[in-house]
Amino acid sequence: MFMVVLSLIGSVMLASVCIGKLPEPEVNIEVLHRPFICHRKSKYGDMLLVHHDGYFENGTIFYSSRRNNEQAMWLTLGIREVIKGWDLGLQDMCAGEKRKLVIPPSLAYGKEGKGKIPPESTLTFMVELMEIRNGPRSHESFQEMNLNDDWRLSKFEVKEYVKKEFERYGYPPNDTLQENMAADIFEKEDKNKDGFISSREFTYKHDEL
Ligand SMILES: [Ca+2]
Ligand SMILES: [Ca+2]
Repeated sequence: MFMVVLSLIGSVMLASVCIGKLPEPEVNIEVLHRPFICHRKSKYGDMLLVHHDGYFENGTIFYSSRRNNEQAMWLTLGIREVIKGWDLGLQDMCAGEKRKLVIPPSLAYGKEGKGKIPPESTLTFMVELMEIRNGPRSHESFQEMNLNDDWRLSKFEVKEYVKKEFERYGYPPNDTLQENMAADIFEKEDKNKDGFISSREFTYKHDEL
């Protein structure tokens, strides 16, 4: 009798586990190579330069940036510029690191598929991160632009930043153009029109991840 009760409890527990939430789909990440020197790791908002090869589950290759002799690709991490599996799988990576990502369909091209990718495809990517740069919307860029500690950008600060960018890229100074660019940035970014760009207005939101 005792055993029966025990096994009954067991099967009830098992049933409740099965009925419970389905596990969240995950990206399977395997680090194939990590460089000895790693100055910084990739995070949301960074710009990443990557080479990649893409494979179907049966091992057929469907894309290779190197074999196609193409340039490595720049992407901004965490803003769904690429498939969700990449946004998740390319975090905390060092420049020079190589990873194998196995991405379920729900984090890739899903039920519909896309182009060469059939519906419900699990995809494998061999990715090499070539370079990391601060994204235009990164926390670091904001701090660089914010000359005092008030956590918001004034028109003056934005204009100073535009001026510095001109110098950095070796363009001759052009006051009118710089003024217009700063005004354009404000037009787009000062969402609540209070005359300042707050850090919240400036940085990307990652709510969907
Ligand atoms: Ca400021
Ligand atoms: Ca504002």
